[in-house]
Amino acid sequence: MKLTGVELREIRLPLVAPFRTSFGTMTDRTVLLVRAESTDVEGWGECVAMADPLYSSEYTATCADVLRRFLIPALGRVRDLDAVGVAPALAPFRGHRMAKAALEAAVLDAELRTRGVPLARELGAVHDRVPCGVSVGIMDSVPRLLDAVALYLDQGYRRIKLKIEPGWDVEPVRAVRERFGDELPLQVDANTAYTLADARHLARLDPFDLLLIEQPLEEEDLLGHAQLARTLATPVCLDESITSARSAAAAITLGACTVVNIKPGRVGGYLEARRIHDVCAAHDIPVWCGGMLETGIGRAANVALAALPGFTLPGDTSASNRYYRTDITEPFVLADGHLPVPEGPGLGLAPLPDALEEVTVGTEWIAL
Ligand code: SMG
Ligand code: MG
Repeated sequence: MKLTGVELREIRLPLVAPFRTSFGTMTDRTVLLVRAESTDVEGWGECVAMADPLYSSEYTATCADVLRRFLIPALGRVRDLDAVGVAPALAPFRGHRMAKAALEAAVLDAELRTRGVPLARELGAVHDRVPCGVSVGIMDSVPRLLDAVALYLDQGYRRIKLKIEPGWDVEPVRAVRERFGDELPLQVDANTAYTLADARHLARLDPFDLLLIEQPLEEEDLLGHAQLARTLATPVCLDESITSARSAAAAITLGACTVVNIKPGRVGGYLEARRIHDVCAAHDIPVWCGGMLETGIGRAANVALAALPGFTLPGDTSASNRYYRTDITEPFVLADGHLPVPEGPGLGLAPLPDALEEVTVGTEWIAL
C-alpha cells in the first residue's frame, strides 16, 4: 500500500454524565481521529490521548503535532507500507505512543479492508462477544454511588470498577460490597493517587475480596508496586506503568503486578498490545482490556482485542451509551452483559458522516 495522505480530525463529544477520577473531572471528550488514505482504500484510527496531560504526558495537541511534523511524513517515505511496517518506520521518534498507535490503527484498518480480514481474526480472537465491565467515577456521596452502581448492574454489566483516591476508598468499597453482595466482581482504580506510605491503609481493602487494585502508585514506580504487592492480599494490576511488552515482562519479573490492564493506545498500538497479551499468557498473568472513553472507532478495535484468549477478566469495554448520547458510529449496545465482536473487514465499521460532522471541531489534511 502507498498512502496518498492522512487526515487529522479533532472532535468533541459531551459525556452523558461527568466522570471524576483521582486526577480530575471530565464533562466532555476531545478525540483526535486519524484517517489514512491510499489510492483505493481508507482506514480509521482513534487516538486515546485526552485534551490535558493528566492521565498521561501525551495530550491531543502533542499527538496532532508529532503526527503532522514527524510520524505521517515518515510513513510517506515507506515504499510497500503495511501495518507491521509502521512501528519500525516510527521507531526513531522517541515516545509518543498514543500518536503512533492511532496512526498504526488507521493503516491496519486500511490494510485489513483491502485483504478482507476482520481485525479480531487478524489478532487471534477466539470469541464472538466479550463480557463487559464498567468504570464508575468518584461521586459526591455514597448513596449516589450506590444508585449509579445499581443502574449499571440493571443494564447487565458483569463487573464494577470503582475509581478511588485518598478519602474515597474503603468506605465506598464497603458500601458497594454490603449493598450488592460478595459475589459481585469488584475492583478499584487509583490512577497513581497513593504512595508506598499508604500501604497499611490500602491493606484495609483486603477484606473486601477485590479482583484487583489498579495502579495505586505512580507510573515510574515499578519497585514500589513490587513492595506494595508483597504487603497486600488484593492483587495489584498495572495500567499507566505498562507501556510495552518489555515493560510488562519487567513488571511481572519484579513482582510489581499479577494482572495487567492492556490499553492499545498506551503501548503504541494493537500489534504491541497483542505482544503484551502473549507475554502475560506465557507467565499465566490474566489481562483485560482498558478503556479511554473511546468512540465506536476505538471501541470496535478494543472489543476485537478483548476477544483474545488471555483476556480472562471483563474489560472497560462498556456500551456507547455509558459515555455518549450519540456515538459517531453505529452504537455498541450491551446484550446480556456482552458486546459483539465486529465481523466485517478491518474495524468492521466506520464513522457515520452526519454524526461525525456534527461533532467535528477541525480537520487537517497532510498530503504525502
Ligand atoms: O473507557 O470506560 C472507559 C474509561 C475507563 O476508567 C477508565 N479509564 O485509568 O483506566 C483508567 C481510566 C483512564 C481514563 S479516565 C478519564
Ligand atoms: Mg486505569
